[in-house]
Amino acid sequence: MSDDKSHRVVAARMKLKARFEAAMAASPSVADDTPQGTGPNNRHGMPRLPVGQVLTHKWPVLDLGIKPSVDTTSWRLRVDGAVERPIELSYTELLALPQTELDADFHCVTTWSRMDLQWIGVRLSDLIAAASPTDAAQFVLCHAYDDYTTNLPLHEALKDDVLIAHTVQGEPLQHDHGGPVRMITPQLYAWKGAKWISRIELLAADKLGFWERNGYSNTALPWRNDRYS
Ligand SMILES: Nc1nc2c(c(=O)[nH]1)N[C@H]1C(S)=C(S)[C@@H](COP(=O)(O)O)O[C@H]1N2
Ligand SMILES: [Mo]
Repeated sequence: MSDDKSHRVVAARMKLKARFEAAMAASPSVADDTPQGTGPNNRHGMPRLPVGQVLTHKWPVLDLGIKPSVDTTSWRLRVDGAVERPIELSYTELLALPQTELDADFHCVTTWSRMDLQWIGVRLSDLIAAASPTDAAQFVLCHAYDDYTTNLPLHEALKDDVLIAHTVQGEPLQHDHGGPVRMITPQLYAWKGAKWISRIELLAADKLGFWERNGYSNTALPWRNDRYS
């Protein structure tokens, strides 16, 4: 993760962070004063767009610019760390598990939101349950084939709409968007969902992922405008 392209991406993102912080300092009331936190996503008459987000009808590709060469044949997912039974899954084994269809919105911290993506995947909670987390397990660190990492608390990882997804809009997930398999976290900013996911590591103590180490919020709640730390 130390090539020039990654450094340019980080520099550009840090400029956006500085701009956001200046705007918040100039006008604190821009921040959501009725936070909806990690509650139900934007359904049932709640506002469709979190504060500070702009609607996009396209679906931008955002990553560090390292496109790993993983495909459906070589892809594996491990669930390990603070678990009693580490597991490893192939693409075929993932497709053989119970599948969930989900209509979910996608909020990127760089301020675009793409509504109503139709996903199919396996609930992360099912995979974590299959591995039998120990009592000590409280956090999750996700690893990806491009060496990206991102962390979240176990209680967020266990939410029903957190999927290990292989299909979107009726098609196999394109490589640019993290195919063959990525994670999605509809109730958190999208950087918490690792594209090209390779490993779910359960941990007793929190360990920061890539953007979390680079100044992004550890909690990442779109409905609280909770972007940076
Ligand atoms: N492996 C990996 N996953 C990643 C990233 C990345 O650089 N590498 N970028 C994150 C960010 S910042 C966002 S907004 C979403 C973008 O997903 P998309 O490219 O499908 O829109 O993926 C997230 N997951
Ligand atoms: Mo993002």
